[in-house]
Amino acid sequence: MRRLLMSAAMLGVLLAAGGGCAPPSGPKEIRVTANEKGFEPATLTVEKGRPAILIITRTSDATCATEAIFTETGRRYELPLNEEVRIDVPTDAATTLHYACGMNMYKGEIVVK
Ligand SMILES: [Cu+2]
Repeated sequence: MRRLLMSAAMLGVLLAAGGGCAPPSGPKEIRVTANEKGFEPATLTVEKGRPAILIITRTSDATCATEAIFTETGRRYELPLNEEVRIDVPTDAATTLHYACGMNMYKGEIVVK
């Protein structure tokens, strides 16, 4: 019974989160698709000081963009096919963050300003 109640509560949270009206103070979500042309859109802009999450979804097996490596942080993220990969974007300083596939062939950038 307790487990059932927990599940109901969690479902409520999920439904509330899926309402599409995140509070203005919440992190800004920006989305990139890794498709047959590479990372699209290749350039995104976020507001300095507002937490941002980059969500990359790889939708194609036709390229080598199966991972994203961030130049500035050195962090590497696997991009499983058709799975959303959520990446915290540091927005404390005005800068441009770059990422690319493992061969530095397909590239994307996030402008913080
Ligand atoms: Cu590559």
